Parts: sequence; structure tokens; C-alpha cells
Amino acid sequence: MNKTGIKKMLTTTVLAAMAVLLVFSASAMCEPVEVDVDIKPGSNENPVNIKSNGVLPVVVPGTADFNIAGINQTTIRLNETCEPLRCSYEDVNDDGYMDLVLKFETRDVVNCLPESCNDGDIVTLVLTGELLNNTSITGSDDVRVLIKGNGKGK
Ligand SMILES: [Ca+2]
Ligand SMILES: [Ca+2]
Repeated sequence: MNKTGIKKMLTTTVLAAMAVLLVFSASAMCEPVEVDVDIKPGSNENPVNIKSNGVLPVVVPGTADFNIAGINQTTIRLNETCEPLRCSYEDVNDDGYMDLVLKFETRDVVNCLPESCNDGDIVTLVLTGELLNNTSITGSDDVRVLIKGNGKGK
């Protein structure tokens, strides 16, 4: 093989490699960005009384790397179907970064729990949405299902 042949082969290889890289980075862009989700800030157990008529607060904390102002609030859903009642900005955990505070109607959240829930069950709620640049975001937190009235919570 002469020099031109080798050069041609190398160019083809490089082009092919670049094409593969492009495809890879394009698919990486479609992957949802993982965000932190804190249901009921201040509580680790996150009890949800299914008889409650109250609201369930869900916080997406902002960080140095993640500005919550970039979230398109109208796209946010909990377990695919629950729409937040209202959204506000507040530095809930007092770390200097604004956090997104979402309030969901507990009734709505209960409706998207599995039907076979038992008292004390731990259920993962998944929050999904989009950023203003259409990048998908996703995050989750667990709640503890309370079915019997035990006087705690509302
Ligand atoms: Ca919590
Ligand atoms: Ca904060």
C-alpha cells in the first residue's frame, strides 16, 4: 500500500470514529439529568397519610451546578400524572442556593400510588420534568404510606 492509500485509510478511520462519537454524545444529550428530590423537607421518613386533604411539599434543591431557575415548572409531574398545585422559590435548606418548592395535593399523590398499598409501605415517587432548554430531568424520593389514623400528621 502506498502513502496515499494509508492516508486515505487513516482519514476514513478518523471520520468513522468521529461519527461514532457524535452518535454517542447525541444519545447522551437525551438522557435525563438526575436531580435531587426531597419530599417533605425536614423529614427522612416522608410519611404520607392517604386520608390527608393537605398538601405534600416536594423540594428540588438548587446547587452550585444546578440552577433551579432553569426548570420549566409547567412540565413537572410526580409519578407521571400528578401536577403541582403551586411552585415557589425558597432557600429551604439554607445553603445559599435557591430551591424549587412544589406543593402537590396529597389526594392527587395518593391516586398515583399502587392500589395494593399497605400501612407502612415504602413507595418511591418519581419526579420528572424538563428544563427550559428541553433537557429532561428526573429524580425520586421515598414516602412511607400511612393508612391508619395514628394522630400524627394531617
Ligand atoms: Ca424528606
Ligand atoms: Ca437551598
